[in-house]
Amino acid sequence: MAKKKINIGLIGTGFMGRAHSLAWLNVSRVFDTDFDPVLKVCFSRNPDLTREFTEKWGWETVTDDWRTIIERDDIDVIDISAPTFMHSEIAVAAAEAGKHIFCEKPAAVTYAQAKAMAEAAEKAGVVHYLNHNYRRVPAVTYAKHLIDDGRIGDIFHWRGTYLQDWVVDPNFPLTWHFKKELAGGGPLYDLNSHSVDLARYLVGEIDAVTAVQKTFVTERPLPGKRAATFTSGDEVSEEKGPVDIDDASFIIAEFERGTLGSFNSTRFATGRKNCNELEIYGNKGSLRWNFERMNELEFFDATRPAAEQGFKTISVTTGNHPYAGNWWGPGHIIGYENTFFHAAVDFLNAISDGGVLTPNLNDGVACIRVLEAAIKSSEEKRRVAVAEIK
Ligand code: SOE
Repeated sequence: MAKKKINIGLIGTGFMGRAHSLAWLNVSRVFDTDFDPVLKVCFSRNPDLTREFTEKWGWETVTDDWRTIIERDDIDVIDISAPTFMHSEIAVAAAEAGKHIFCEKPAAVTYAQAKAMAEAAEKAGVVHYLNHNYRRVPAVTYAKHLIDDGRIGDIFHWRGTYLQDWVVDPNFPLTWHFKKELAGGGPLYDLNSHSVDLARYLVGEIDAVTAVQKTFVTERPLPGKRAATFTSGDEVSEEKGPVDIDDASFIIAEFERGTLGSFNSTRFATGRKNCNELEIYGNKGSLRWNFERMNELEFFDATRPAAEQGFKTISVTTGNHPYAGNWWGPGHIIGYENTFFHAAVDFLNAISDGGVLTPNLNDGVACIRVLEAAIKSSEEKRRVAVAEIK
């Protein structure tokens, strides 16, 4: 039976715009879905670059005003891949127009903005999804199955580490990533939001945090037109401006279920390009996963006879692992881009089934609440209960 068309409007054509376009273009070929996405219209803040992007990725048209995408009756899904400060206004407008929302993380730059987005989406009854894509790495989804099956038991410790190094050079320009008003925070928002999302998914809610934040480079040259995530671009100005976000954030976390955990996020881990790592220690077993070897899950089963115990590495690539059966054969590993396909298929299926998909904007609210508690803790040099953030 022919699949139904579903029309996508993309807002933001940078790194995430590319990753999403790849998934929308191909998801219905790899996975069973009722829908076949149509790449209808896209927008970015830089019209010259958008035209290049539109042609390359086969979007039907381009616009220089994102509001016109939301006004169009034929658009079903608003894909928010723009910088974080734009998310809230777009998501609220999209919800009010009855569009389904596929939004990049973190949800917004403040807790208040995230709440407004989630409330608007719930009120409109649309499907809303927040793309913390690492939940849909097969090894991570499988870790969740092991935890839910009781194979790890009571969880004593969580350790979430997210390390990058693309801004160590003090001449890396002052892109939107370094401004609180535009990004919400530094690695705390960009990277640690992923770790907090994974911790909430795998372990549970966080009650209180004690955090220290540090900014190593307090001013940077103003950016040229092509400066973007990971790239300094072709022109950097002589003039400098202030950085008002963290370059590193370290957090001790107390979880509702009694787990004691920690989070380390930094953009100053020289040599670490995208090291997103988690460790979970329980009374029946332990788990370790690192995105740099994303197809492998390390599992220690403490219920095995003592002489046979040790960490084993599971290659999460066989047909009985989450999502893996739709890709290649056992041992044929997948990559970063595949996680966007997994998000896209689950999103399309949620629209078909009328179901609730997670993580969604409500999870975004819960995540940002933890991040804001961490900022408060670092500023006030004290332990902060997450419930203090109103
Ligand atoms: C940049 O730090 C970034 O693209 C993040 O924004 C993403 O969420 C992460 O997956 C990779 O790094």
